[in-house]
Amino acid sequence: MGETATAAATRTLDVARIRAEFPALHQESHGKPLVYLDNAATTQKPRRVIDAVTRFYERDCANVHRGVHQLSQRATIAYESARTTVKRHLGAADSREIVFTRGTTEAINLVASSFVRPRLAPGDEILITGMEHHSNIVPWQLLCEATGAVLKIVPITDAGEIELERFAELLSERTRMVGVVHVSNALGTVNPVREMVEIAHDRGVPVLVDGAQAVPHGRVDVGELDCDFYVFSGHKTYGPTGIGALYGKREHLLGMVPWQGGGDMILSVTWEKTRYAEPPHRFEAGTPNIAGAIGLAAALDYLDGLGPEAVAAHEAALLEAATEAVLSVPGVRLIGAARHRAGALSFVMDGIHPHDIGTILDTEGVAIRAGHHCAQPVMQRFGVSATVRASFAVYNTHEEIGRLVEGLYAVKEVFG
Ligand code: 7TS
Repeated sequence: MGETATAAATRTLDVARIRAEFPALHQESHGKPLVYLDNAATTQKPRRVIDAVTRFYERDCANVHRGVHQLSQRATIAYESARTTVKRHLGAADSREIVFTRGTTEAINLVASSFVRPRLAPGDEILITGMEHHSNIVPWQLLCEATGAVLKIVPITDAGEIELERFAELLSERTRMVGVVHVSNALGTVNPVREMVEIAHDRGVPVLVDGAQAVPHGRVDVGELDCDFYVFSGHKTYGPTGIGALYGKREHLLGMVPWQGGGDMILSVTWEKTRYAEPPHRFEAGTPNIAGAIGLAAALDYLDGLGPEAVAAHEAALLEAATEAVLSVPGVRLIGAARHRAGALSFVMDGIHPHDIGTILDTEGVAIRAGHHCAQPVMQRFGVSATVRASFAVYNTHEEIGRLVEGLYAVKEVFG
Protein backbone atom coordinates (compact mmCIF):
# COMPACT_ATOMS: atom_id res chain seq x y z
CA MET A 1 0.00 0.00 0.00
CA GLY A 2 1.08 3.57 -0.59
CA GLU A 3 1.91 5.96 2.21
CA THR A 4 -0.88 7.84 3.94
CA ALA A 5 -1.87 11.36 2.92
CA THR A 6 -0.43 12.75 6.14
CA ALA A 7 2.89 11.01 5.61
CA ALA A 8 3.05 12.37 2.07
CA ALA A 9 2.23 15.90 3.21
CA THR A 10 4.96 15.91 5.81
CA ARG A 11 7.54 14.46 3.44
CA THR A 12 9.58 17.34 2.15
CA LEU A 13 10.11 17.63 -1.54
CA ASP A 14 13.58 17.78 -3.04
CA VAL A 15 12.95 21.01 -4.92
CA ALA A 16 16.44 21.13 -6.45
CA ARG A 17 15.82 17.73 -8.00
CA ILE A 18 12.38 18.79 -9.17
CA ARG A 19 13.85 21.92 -10.78
CA ALA A 20 16.40 19.82 -12.63
CA GLU A 21 13.46 18.13 -14.42
CA PHE A 22 12.24 21.40 -15.97
CA PRO A 23 14.48 22.57 -18.85
CA ALA A 24 12.77 25.96 -19.24
CA LEU A 25 13.63 27.02 -15.70
CA HIS A 26 17.35 27.01 -16.44
CA GLN A 27 17.59 30.09 -18.59
CA GLU A 28 18.27 33.75 -18.15
CA SER A 29 15.78 36.51 -18.73
CA HIS A 30 17.28 39.98 -19.30
CA GLY A 31 20.61 38.57 -18.15
CA LYS A 32 19.30 37.30 -14.83
CA PRO A 33 18.32 33.78 -13.78
CA LEU A 34 14.65 33.37 -14.65
CA VAL A 35 12.17 33.45 -11.78
CA TYR A 36 8.95 32.04 -13.19
CA LEU A 37 5.94 33.09 -11.10
CA ASP A 38 3.24 33.03 -13.78
CA ASN A 39 2.16 29.47 -13.18
CA ALA A 40 -1.56 30.25 -13.03
CA ALA A 41 -1.32 31.27 -16.70
CA THR A 42 0.61 28.13 -17.59
CA THR A 43 3.20 25.95 -15.89
CA GLN A 44 6.54 24.85 -17.31
CA LYS A 45 6.84 21.21 -18.39
CA PRO A 46 9.04 18.50 -16.90
CA ARG A 47 11.38 16.57 -19.21
CA ARG A 48 9.26 13.42 -18.93
CA VAL A 49 6.21 15.21 -20.37
CA ILE A 50 8.24 16.61 -23.26
CA ASP A 51 9.73 13.13 -23.82
CA ALA A 52 6.32 11.43 -23.74
CA VAL A 53 5.05 13.75 -26.48
CA THR A 54 8.24 13.34 -28.53
CA ARG A 55 8.16 9.57 -28.14
CA PHE A 56 4.61 9.48 -29.51
CA TYR A 57 5.59 11.48 -32.59
CA GLU A 58 8.81 9.54 -33.13
CA ARG A 59 7.51 6.04 -32.64
CA ASP A 60 3.74 5.65 -32.26
CA CYS A 61 2.30 8.41 -34.43
CA ALA A 62 -0.98 7.21 -35.95
CA ASN A 63 -4.64 8.02 -35.65
CA VAL A 64 -6.72 6.39 -32.94
CA HIS A 65 -9.74 4.08 -32.99
CA ARG A 66 -9.47 3.25 -36.67
CA GLY A 67 -6.33 1.50 -37.84
CA VAL A 68 -5.74 -2.22 -37.68
CA HIS A 69 -2.01 -1.65 -37.93
CA GLN A 70 0.51 -1.72 -35.11
CA LEU A 71 1.08 2.01 -34.82
CA SER A 72 -2.61 2.80 -34.66
CA GLN A 73 -3.10 0.14 -32.05
CA ARG A 74 -0.28 1.56 -29.95
CA ALA A 75 -1.62 5.09 -30.33
CA THR A 76 -5.12 3.96 -29.33
CA ILE A 77 -3.85 2.09 -26.29
CA ALA A 78 -1.78 5.10 -25.18
CA TYR A 79 -4.69 7.50 -25.71
CA GLU A 80 -7.21 5.36 -23.85
CA SER A 81 -4.76 4.61 -21.08
CA ALA A 82 -4.27 8.37 -20.67
CA ARG A 83 -8.00 8.52 -20.02
CA THR A 84 -7.58 5.93 -17.26
CA THR A 85 -4.78 8.03 -15.75
CA VAL A 86 -7.03 11.11 -15.65
CA LYS A 87 -9.82 9.02 -14.12
CA ARG A 88 -7.47 7.71 -11.42
CA HIS A 89 -6.00 11.15 -10.73
CA LEU A 90 -9.44 12.73 -10.24
CA GLY A 91 -10.80 9.82 -8.23
CA ALA A 92 -13.56 9.16 -10.78
CA ALA A 93 -15.36 5.81 -10.72
CA ASP A 94 -15.17 4.99 -14.42
CA SER A 95 -12.89 6.00 -17.34
CA ARG A 96 -16.03 6.56 -19.40
CA GLU A 97 -16.69 9.58 -17.19
CA ILE A 98 -13.62 11.34 -18.64
CA VAL A 99 -13.97 13.33 -21.89
CA PHE A 100 -10.86 14.85 -23.41
CA THR A 101 -11.26 18.49 -24.41
CA ARG A 102 -8.98 21.34 -25.47
CA GLY A 103 -9.01 22.53 -21.89
CA THR A 104 -11.20 24.09 -19.24
CA THR A 105 -12.86 26.56 -21.59
CA GLU A 106 -13.95 23.92 -24.07
CA ALA A 107 -15.16 21.61 -21.29
CA ILE A 108 -17.44 24.31 -19.86
CA ASN A 109 -18.80 25.11 -23.32
CA LEU A 110 -19.47 21.39 -23.83
CA VAL A 111 -21.53 21.17 -20.64
CA ALA A 112 -23.37 24.38 -21.50
CA SER A 113 -24.30 23.06 -24.97
CA SER A 114 -24.97 19.41 -24.29
CA PHE A 115 -26.23 19.25 -20.74
CA VAL A 116 -27.73 22.59 -19.81
CA ARG A 117 -29.09 24.01 -23.05
CA PRO A 118 -31.62 21.24 -23.77
CA ARG A 119 -32.97 21.62 -20.23
CA LEU A 120 -33.44 25.41 -20.33
CA ALA A 121 -36.69 27.34 -20.73
CA PRO A 122 -37.04 31.13 -20.73
CA GLY A 123 -36.88 32.42 -17.15
CA ASP A 124 -34.80 29.48 -15.90
CA GLU A 125 -31.69 30.42 -13.98
CA ILE A 126 -28.00 29.59 -13.98
CA LEU A 127 -26.13 30.46 -10.81
CA ILE A 128 -22.42 31.26 -10.79
CA THR A 129 -20.23 33.19 -8.37
CA GLY A 130 -18.70 36.66 -8.48
CA MET A 131 -15.17 35.25 -8.75
CA GLU A 132 -15.38 33.22 -11.94
CA HIS A 133 -12.88 33.31 -14.78
CA HIS A 134 -14.43 34.59 -18.03
CA SER A 135 -14.58 31.01 -19.26
CA ASN A 136 -17.13 30.21 -16.55
CA ILE A 137 -19.12 33.39 -17.31
CA VAL A 138 -19.33 33.95 -21.04
CA PRO A 139 -20.58 30.47 -22.07
CA TRP A 140 -23.50 30.96 -19.65
CA GLN A 141 -24.16 34.47 -20.96
CA LEU A 142 -24.27 33.11 -24.51
CA LEU A 143 -26.68 30.40 -23.37
CA CYS A 144 -28.91 32.92 -21.60
CA GLU A 145 -28.99 35.12 -24.71
CA ALA A 146 -30.00 32.16 -26.84
CA THR A 147 -32.66 30.75 -24.52
CA GLY A 148 -34.06 33.58 -22.41
CA ALA A 149 -32.58 32.09 -19.25
CA VAL A 150 -31.18 34.39 -16.56
CA LEU A 151 -27.66 34.44 -15.11
CA LYS A 152 -27.53 35.00 -11.34
CA ILE A 153 -24.37 35.86 -9.42
CA VAL A 154 -23.43 34.95 -5.85
CA PRO A 155 -21.68 37.97 -4.32
CA ILE A 156 -18.25 37.79 -2.70
CA THR A 157 -17.04 39.44 0.50
CA ASP A 158 -14.30 42.06 0.88
CA ALA A 159 -11.96 39.22 1.84
CA GLY A 160 -12.70 37.54 -1.47
CA GLU A 161 -14.85 34.71 -0.16
CA ILE A 162 -18.20 33.51 -1.48
CA GLU A 163 -21.20 34.64 0.58
CA LEU A 164 -22.47 31.16 1.34
CA GLU A 165 -25.77 32.30 2.84
CA ARG A 166 -26.51 34.29 -0.29
CA PHE A 167 -25.60 31.24 -2.34
CA ALA A 168 -28.26 29.20 -0.55
CA GLU A 169 -30.80 32.02 -0.94
CA LEU A 170 -30.10 32.48 -4.64
CA LEU A 171 -30.76 28.82 -5.42
CA SER A 172 -34.35 28.93 -6.59
CA GLU A 173 -36.99 26.71 -8.11
CA ARG A 174 -35.77 27.91 -11.48
CA THR A 175 -32.04 27.21 -10.97
CA ARG A 176 -30.92 24.62 -13.51
CA MET A 177 -27.16 24.71 -13.00
CA VAL A 178 -24.51 25.99 -10.60
CA GLY A 179 -21.02 26.88 -11.83
CA VAL A 180 -18.27 27.56 -9.30
CA VAL A 181 -14.53 27.94 -9.45
CA HIS A 182 -12.67 25.60 -7.08
CA VAL A 183 -9.67 27.94 -6.66
CA SER A 184 -9.87 31.51 -7.95
CA ASN A 185 -7.14 32.45 -10.44
CA ALA A 186 -7.41 36.14 -9.54
CA LEU A 187 -7.63 35.92 -5.72
CA GLY A 188 -6.30 32.49 -4.80
CA THR A 189 -9.46 31.80 -2.79
CA VAL A 190 -10.19 28.12 -2.21
CA ASN A 191 -13.95 27.74 -2.27
CA PRO A 192 -15.96 25.34 -0.07
CA VAL A 193 -17.15 23.39 -3.09
CA ARG A 194 -18.03 20.24 -1.14
CA GLU A 195 -20.42 22.25 1.00
CA MET A 196 -21.81 24.10 -2.01
CA VAL A 197 -22.45 20.84 -3.86
CA GLU A 198 -24.36 19.55 -0.84
CA ILE A 199 -26.49 22.70 -0.63
CA ALA A 200 -27.22 22.63 -4.37
CA HIS A 201 -28.01 18.91 -4.41
CA ASP A 202 -30.45 19.39 -1.54
CA ARG A 203 -32.40 21.52 -4.03
CA GLY A 204 -31.83 19.08 -6.87
CA VAL A 205 -29.46 21.40 -8.76
CA PRO A 206 -26.36 19.99 -10.52
CA VAL A 207 -22.96 21.62 -10.04
CA LEU A 208 -20.02 22.19 -12.39
CA VAL A 209 -16.69 22.89 -10.69
CA ASP A 210 -13.95 24.76 -12.57
CA GLY A 211 -10.80 23.07 -11.31
CA ALA A 212 -8.28 24.81 -13.59
CA GLN A 213 -6.42 26.25 -10.60
CA ALA A 214 -7.09 23.39 -8.20
CA VAL A 215 -5.75 20.30 -9.95
CA PRO A 216 -2.15 21.62 -10.07
CA HIS A 217 -2.09 22.43 -6.38
CA GLY A 218 -3.25 19.38 -4.50
CA ARG A 219 -5.51 16.37 -4.28
CA VAL A 220 -8.85 16.58 -6.06
CA ASP A 221 -11.34 13.77 -5.58
CA VAL A 222 -14.53 14.12 -7.58
CA GLY A 223 -16.09 11.22 -5.70
CA GLU A 224 -15.64 13.06 -2.43
CA LEU A 225 -16.81 16.39 -3.86
CA ASP A 226 -19.81 14.62 -5.41
CA CYS A 227 -19.92 17.35 -8.10
CA ASP A 228 -21.71 16.58 -11.34
CA PHE A 229 -19.00 17.98 -13.60
CA TYR A 230 -15.36 18.88 -12.98
CA VAL A 231 -13.14 20.54 -15.58
CA PHE A 232 -9.44 21.37 -15.85
CA SER A 233 -6.62 22.22 -18.28
CA GLY A 234 -3.50 20.15 -18.84
CA HIS A 235 -1.21 23.10 -19.45
CA LYS A 236 -1.71 24.53 -15.96
CA THR A 237 -0.76 21.22 -14.40
CA TYR A 238 2.62 20.53 -16.06
CA GLY A 239 1.03 19.05 -19.18
CA PRO A 240 0.87 20.21 -22.80
CA THR A 241 -1.31 23.01 -24.14
CA GLY A 242 -4.44 22.14 -26.09
CA ILE A 243 -5.55 19.29 -23.84
CA GLY A 244 -7.76 19.12 -20.78
CA ALA A 245 -10.61 17.08 -19.49
CA LEU A 246 -14.20 17.07 -18.44
CA TYR A 247 -15.29 14.70 -15.71
CA GLY A 248 -19.04 14.10 -15.82
CA LYS A 249 -21.13 11.67 -13.83
CA ARG A 250 -21.93 8.71 -16.03
CA GLU A 251 -25.70 9.15 -15.65
CA HIS A 252 -25.41 12.73 -16.96
CA LEU A 253 -23.11 11.93 -19.88
CA LEU A 254 -25.39 9.08 -20.99
CA GLY A 255 -28.30 11.50 -21.27
CA MET A 256 -26.40 14.23 -23.10
CA VAL A 257 -26.69 15.07 -26.80
CA PRO A 258 -23.53 15.51 -28.90
CA TRP A 259 -22.26 19.04 -29.26
CA GLN A 260 -20.02 18.61 -32.28
CA GLY A 261 -20.57 16.16 -35.10
CA GLY A 262 -17.95 14.31 -37.10
CA GLY A 263 -15.83 11.22 -37.18
CA ASP A 264 -15.26 9.09 -34.10
CA MET A 265 -18.45 10.18 -32.34
CA ILE A 266 -20.82 7.88 -34.22
CA LEU A 267 -21.84 4.23 -34.27
CA SER A 268 -23.28 4.38 -37.77
CA VAL A 269 -24.22 7.00 -40.32
CA THR A 270 -26.91 6.71 -42.99
CA TRP A 271 -28.92 9.38 -44.83
CA GLU A 272 -31.91 8.37 -42.75
CA LYS A 273 -30.45 8.15 -39.28
CA THR A 274 -27.13 8.56 -37.55
CA ARG A 275 -26.53 6.74 -34.30
CA TYR A 276 -24.13 8.27 -31.83
CA ALA A 277 -21.33 6.56 -29.96
CA GLU A 278 -21.56 6.06 -26.23
CA PRO A 279 -19.86 8.61 -23.95
CA PRO A 280 -17.09 9.64 -23.76
CA HIS A 281 -16.50 9.22 -27.52
CA ARG A 282 -19.85 10.83 -28.29
CA PHE A 283 -18.23 14.12 -27.20
CA GLU A 284 -14.89 13.70 -28.97
CA ALA A 285 -15.68 14.38 -32.62
CA GLY A 286 -12.73 14.31 -35.00
CA THR A 287 -9.12 13.37 -34.45
CA PRO A 288 -8.33 14.21 -30.85
CA ASN A 289 -5.16 15.69 -29.40
CA ILE A 290 -3.52 12.28 -29.02
CA ALA A 291 -0.04 13.56 -28.15
CA GLY A 292 -1.59 16.03 -25.73
CA ALA A 293 -3.51 13.31 -23.89
CA ILE A 294 -0.33 11.24 -23.62
CA GLY A 295 1.61 14.25 -22.32
CA LEU A 296 -1.15 15.04 -19.85
CA ALA A 297 -1.04 11.49 -18.49
CA ALA A 298 2.73 11.81 -18.03
CA ALA A 299 2.18 15.09 -16.14
CA LEU A 300 -0.47 13.62 -13.84
CA ASP A 301 1.69 10.56 -13.18
CA TYR A 302 4.52 12.94 -12.29
CA LEU A 303 2.28 14.86 -9.88
CA ASP A 304 1.04 11.62 -8.35
CA GLY A 305 4.64 10.49 -7.90
CA LEU A 306 5.52 13.66 -6.01
CA GLY A 307 2.34 13.33 -3.96
CA PRO A 308 -0.36 15.99 -4.34
CA GLU A 309 -0.39 16.46 -0.55
CA ALA A 310 3.36 17.13 -0.48
CA VAL A 311 2.99 19.55 -3.39
CA ALA A 312 0.17 21.35 -1.57
CA ALA A 313 2.24 21.61 1.62
CA HIS A 314 5.27 23.03 -0.23
CA GLU A 315 3.16 25.59 -2.07
CA ALA A 316 1.24 26.57 1.06
CA ALA A 317 4.55 27.40 2.74
CA LEU A 318 5.61 29.44 -0.31
CA LEU A 319 2.32 31.32 -0.42
CA GLU A 320 2.47 32.15 3.27
CA ALA A 321 6.06 33.37 3.01
CA ALA A 322 5.30 35.35 -0.15
CA THR A 323 2.26 37.00 1.41
CA GLU A 324 4.29 38.15 4.38
CA ALA A 325 7.27 39.26 2.28
CA VAL A 326 5.23 41.19 -0.28
CA LEU A 327 3.16 42.89 2.42
CA SER A 328 6.38 44.08 4.07
CA VAL A 329 7.02 46.31 1.03
CA PRO A 330 5.57 49.77 1.78
CA GLY A 331 2.51 50.63 -0.32
CA VAL A 332 1.52 47.08 -1.17
CA ARG A 333 -2.10 46.07 -0.72
CA LEU A 334 -3.36 42.53 -1.12
CA ILE A 335 -6.43 41.89 -3.27
CA GLY A 336 -8.11 38.88 -1.74
CA ALA A 337 -7.45 37.84 1.83
CA ALA A 338 -9.53 34.69 2.08
CA ARG A 339 -8.84 32.40 5.02
CA HIS A 340 -8.12 29.54 2.66
CA ARG A 341 -5.97 30.41 -0.33
CA ALA A 342 -3.86 28.46 -2.80
CA GLY A 343 -1.61 29.05 -5.75
CA ALA A 344 -1.76 32.77 -6.35
CA LEU A 345 -1.10 36.07 -4.65
CA SER A 346 -2.75 39.19 -6.08
CA PHE A 347 -1.75 42.69 -5.06
CA VAL A 348 -1.50 46.35 -6.06
CA MET A 349 1.01 49.07 -5.12
CA ASP A 350 0.00 52.62 -4.25
CA GLY A 351 0.20 54.92 -7.28
CA ILE A 352 1.94 52.44 -9.60
CA HIS A 353 0.13 50.67 -12.42
CA PRO A 354 0.38 46.87 -12.34
CA HIS A 355 1.64 46.85 -15.94
CA ASP A 356 4.57 49.08 -14.95
CA ILE A 357 5.31 46.75 -12.06
CA GLY A 358 5.19 43.78 -14.43
CA THR A 359 7.53 45.46 -16.91
CA ILE A 360 10.13 46.36 -14.31
CA LEU A 361 9.95 42.93 -12.66
CA ASP A 362 10.53 41.43 -16.11
CA THR A 363 13.75 43.39 -16.51
CA GLU A 364 14.77 41.89 -13.15
CA GLY A 365 14.16 38.40 -14.57
CA VAL A 366 10.94 37.90 -12.61
CA ALA A 367 7.92 36.76 -14.64
CA ILE A 368 4.54 37.55 -13.10
CA ARG A 369 1.22 38.47 -14.65
CA ALA A 370 -0.21 41.97 -14.51
CA GLY A 371 -3.74 42.54 -15.71
CA HIS A 372 -7.33 41.54 -15.09
CA HIS A 373 -6.53 37.80 -15.28
CA CYS A 374 -9.64 37.17 -17.40
CA ALA A 375 -11.71 37.92 -14.32
CA GLN A 376 -12.86 41.47 -14.96
CA PRO A 377 -15.89 41.25 -12.62
CA VAL A 378 -13.46 40.45 -9.78
CA MET A 379 -11.46 43.57 -10.61
CA GLN A 380 -14.69 45.60 -10.66
CA ARG A 381 -15.71 44.14 -7.29
CA PHE A 382 -12.44 45.36 -5.74
CA GLY A 383 -12.39 48.69 -7.58
CA VAL A 384 -9.14 48.07 -9.46
CA SER A 385 -8.49 47.78 -13.18
CA ALA A 386 -5.75 45.21 -12.74
CA THR A 387 -3.54 43.50 -10.19
CA VAL A 388 -0.06 42.04 -10.04
CA ARG A 389 -0.27 38.30 -9.61
CA ALA A 390 2.50 36.01 -8.48
CA SER A 391 1.48 32.38 -8.84
CA PHE A 392 3.38 29.36 -7.61
CA ALA A 393 4.25 25.87 -8.69
CA VAL A 394 6.01 22.94 -7.12
CA TYR A 395 9.41 24.06 -8.49
CA ASN A 396 9.36 27.53 -6.92
CA THR A 397 11.64 28.35 -4.00
CA HIS A 398 11.87 30.74 -1.09
CA GLU A 399 14.90 32.35 -2.78
CA GLU A 400 12.65 33.24 -5.69
CA ILE A 401 10.26 35.01 -3.35
CA GLY A 402 13.30 37.03 -2.25
CA ARG A 403 13.93 37.95 -5.90
CA LEU A 404 10.29 39.04 -6.28
CA VAL A 405 10.56 41.32 -3.26
CA GLU A 406 13.89 42.77 -4.45
CA GLY A 407 12.14 43.45 -7.73
CA LEU A 408 9.35 45.31 -5.97
CA TYR A 409 11.95 47.52 -4.28
CA ALA A 410 13.45 48.18 -7.72
CA VAL A 411 9.97 49.27 -8.84
CA LYS A 412 9.73 51.65 -5.90
CA GLU A 413 13.10 53.12 -6.78
CA VAL A 414 12.02 53.85 -10.35
CA PHE A 415 8.81 55.49 -9.19
CA GLY A 416 10.49 57.37 -6.36
N1 7TS B 1 -10.76 28.79 -15.18
C1 7TS B 1 -9.80 29.29 -14.41
C2 7TS B 1 -10.01 29.37 -12.93
C3 7TS B 1 -8.61 29.74 -14.99
O1 7TS B 1 -7.66 30.23 -14.21
C4 7TS B 1 -8.45 29.66 -16.39
C5 7TS B 1 -7.23 30.19 -17.09
C6 7TS B 1 -9.48 29.09 -17.14
C7 7TS B 1 -10.62 28.67 -16.51
C8 7TS B 1 -9.35 28.89 -18.62
O2 7TS B 1 -8.45 27.89 -18.89
P1 7TS B 1 -8.04 27.53 -20.39
O3 7TS B 1 -6.90 26.59 -20.23
O4 7TS B 1 -9.22 26.92 -21.03
O5 7TS B 1 -7.64 28.82 -21.04
N2 7TS B 1 -6.56 31.20 -16.38
C9 7TS B 1 -5.55 31.95 -16.81
C10 7TS B 1 -4.89 32.85 -15.98
O6 7TS B 1 -5.16 33.03 -14.81
N3 7TS B 1 -3.92 33.47 -16.68
O7 7TS B 1 -3.93 33.00 -17.93
C11 7TS B 1 -4.95 32.07 -18.02
